[in-house]
Amino acid sequence: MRINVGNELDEASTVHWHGLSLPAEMDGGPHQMVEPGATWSPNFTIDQPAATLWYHPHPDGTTEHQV
Ligand SMILES: [Cu+2]
Repeated sequence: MRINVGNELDEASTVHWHGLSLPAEMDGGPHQMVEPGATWSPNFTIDQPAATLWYHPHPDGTTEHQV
């Protein structure tokens, strides 16, 4: 799977996933920032049972505001 995460905010952001079993560098998190106007394209193979999965912004210090 490849997901294109485009940051259309006027500030840097990042996302991370919940429930996915995936390589750490594909998980996002507070130190993997996506600058305004940039796109981050994690790609990985999903190899787990069907589940409810979600993602949310996770920038250090502004997670609450962006969520
Ligand atoms: Cu989270």
